[in-house]
Amino acid sequence: MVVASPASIIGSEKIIEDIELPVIDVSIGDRSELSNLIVGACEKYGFFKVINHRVSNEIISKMEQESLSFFAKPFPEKELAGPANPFGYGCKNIGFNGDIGEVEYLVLNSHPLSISQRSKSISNDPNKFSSAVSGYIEAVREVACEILDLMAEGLGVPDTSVFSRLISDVDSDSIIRLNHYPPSYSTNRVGFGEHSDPQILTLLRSNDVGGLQISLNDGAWVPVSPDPTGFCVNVGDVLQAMTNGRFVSVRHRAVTNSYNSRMSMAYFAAPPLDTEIAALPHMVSAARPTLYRPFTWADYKKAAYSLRLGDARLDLFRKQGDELA
Ligand SMILES: O=C(O)CCC(=O)C(=O)O
Repeated sequence: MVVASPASIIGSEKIIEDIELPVIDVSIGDRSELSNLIVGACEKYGFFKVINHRVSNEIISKMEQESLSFFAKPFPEKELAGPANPFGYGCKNIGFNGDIGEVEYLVLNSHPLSISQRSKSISNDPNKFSSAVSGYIEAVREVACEILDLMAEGLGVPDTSVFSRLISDVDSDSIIRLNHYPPSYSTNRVGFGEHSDPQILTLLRSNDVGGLQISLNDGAWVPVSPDPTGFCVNVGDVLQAMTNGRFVSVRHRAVTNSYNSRMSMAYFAAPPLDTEIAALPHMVSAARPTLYRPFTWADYKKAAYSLRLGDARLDLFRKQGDELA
């Protein structure tokens, strides 16, 4: 049995406040400028903020309202959503290997049928819940597909829907996770510990309370200023593998504060389980040999779930020595 260690206090790592993280206005008409900006951000940080996207305020506020109503319920009622195993409600324990944080959360499979079935144990008005969540997922998936197409264009990949096809597939294994961080008795406790997202791409939106931080290569942390009108976009491990390490999957975490509740909603765009993940031929050359052994998304999930949140999970598939030749 793995015993959970108590949620820790963020230590003495370097925090850099004055870096301007990329903010990309996706409404600008020039596709090639847009795709270059996106590629630059994914190479440098694996992270950017998107503004002027096409997800309406109405869709966002319906989703936010449903999340607020769920988290406002008494604990025993939230538990009716079932343990997060992997879908359902969780509190403080994250994953299966002893990670812990000052957070409660609800994880859902993104399929409309699954959402409508689960909504019965989540909401007093299941139809309203289910339509708000499915509407939100459909809208963010469209934005994610558009971003993925722009990435492929910017990378010069001939098949520009090579990434987006994986997440628009009916069998896509995408999920949504709603996180609620109640105000903590002290600031800077770990809300959601350091990790990279295993999937292809994450679109995360929060209310106007800060807490998200991203890690730079040298281990310093950069706080991300909250913007409820935009989305934070994280490159996930699968995209790092498909781009042969050209894009970096960003390590990030969420910290608590003592003054206000924070709520975030993360859409994790993933391929179907049996998809084989390998570097795109366009990303491999004699000077840049394939970095990772091919794996299926099912293999990767299994490996990721067997490790701690902060482990470098993609390293399990990294080629070593002779394999690199
Ligand atoms: O709440 C946040 O800002 C980060 C949450 C997160 O990283 C996750 O749900 O995987």
